[in-house]
Amino acid sequence: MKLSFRWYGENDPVKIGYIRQIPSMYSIVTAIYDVPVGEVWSQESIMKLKEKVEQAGLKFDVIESVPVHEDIKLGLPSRQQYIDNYKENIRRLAKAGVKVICYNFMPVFDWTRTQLDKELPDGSTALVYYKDQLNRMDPLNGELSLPGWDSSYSKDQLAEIFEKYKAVDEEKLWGNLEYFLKEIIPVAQECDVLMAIHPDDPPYPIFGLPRIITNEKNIDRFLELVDSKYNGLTFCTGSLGSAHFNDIVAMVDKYSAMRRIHFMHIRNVKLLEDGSFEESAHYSPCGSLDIVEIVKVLYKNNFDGYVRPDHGRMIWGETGRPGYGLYDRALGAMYLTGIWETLEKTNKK
Ligand SMILES: [Mn+2]
Repeated sequence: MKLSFRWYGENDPVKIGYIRQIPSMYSIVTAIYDVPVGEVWSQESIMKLKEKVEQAGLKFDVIESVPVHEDIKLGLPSRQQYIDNYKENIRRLAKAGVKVICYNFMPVFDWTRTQLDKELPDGSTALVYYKDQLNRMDPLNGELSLPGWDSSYSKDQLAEIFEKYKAVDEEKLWGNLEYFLKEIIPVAQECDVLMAIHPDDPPYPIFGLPRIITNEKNIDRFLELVDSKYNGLTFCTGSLGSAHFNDIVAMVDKYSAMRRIHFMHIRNVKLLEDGSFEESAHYSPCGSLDIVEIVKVLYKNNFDGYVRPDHGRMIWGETGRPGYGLYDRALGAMYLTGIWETLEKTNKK
């Protein structure tokens, strides 16, 4: 496994030099953040970012994300231009030596939480998703501010986009995803860049919008749409694990054995009775997932892709980007590294 860490660039309160100080750190996971979704990233800004990362002694191997324009997900005629731009971004990132591109295909909203600073019994704060809080939210009343949701739609724009999605049910969304994949995967193959879709978070429809990268059956279907290693997964244990119906260890085992996982997001999550969930520390007893078993199956299957601790809590008084502080993610990184080292040493002949 190659240990990696998400970094939001120069504006990230977490300095890249600090990330380097985490033992066994290998690669940065980052992106160009100041270009509107759907546009082409300049080669110059990509190379500048690469240089910053390499100056810090780290690799520039993983991009998270190159976002997919809404018109592609909606299957509108205007999608072709955005798909062409997407292909160009793949080519430009390949030129900079990028190995893996993460993206997602969630309509309108990215990962969704109802509160960013829920205080846990130990005084740390975490991101949570409480169903009763979500049920009180109305995406069209103009007051919705969803944590983690970067898009700045006006009330009218949001109403318009919801209107457009009335014509897109799950099967339509599948069709639009297939169209997109059949366009971009050949380019990824040509460039030797592994595409890695991030599952939907949480893994079920919200606000009446369809979500399809949600469970084992659907991931099987996704992988068959284009049966190529270039059409792979970012397997996020916390996203898929925030619903009772996914057996995370079995899924990681299956897809890593198939060589279709290129990037792992490993974090723990505590599932509550009513289907709500709280993000927790990585350590298995803190949540509902068995992180040791997850890493064990990766080791068994000789996983050599990228792994990053995903969201962390805010601890030790740290402030900053919710989910993306330094301290708790660094603890997660070391926990994962410790498990991996133990597996290597106990399995040494
Ligand atoms: Mn994730």
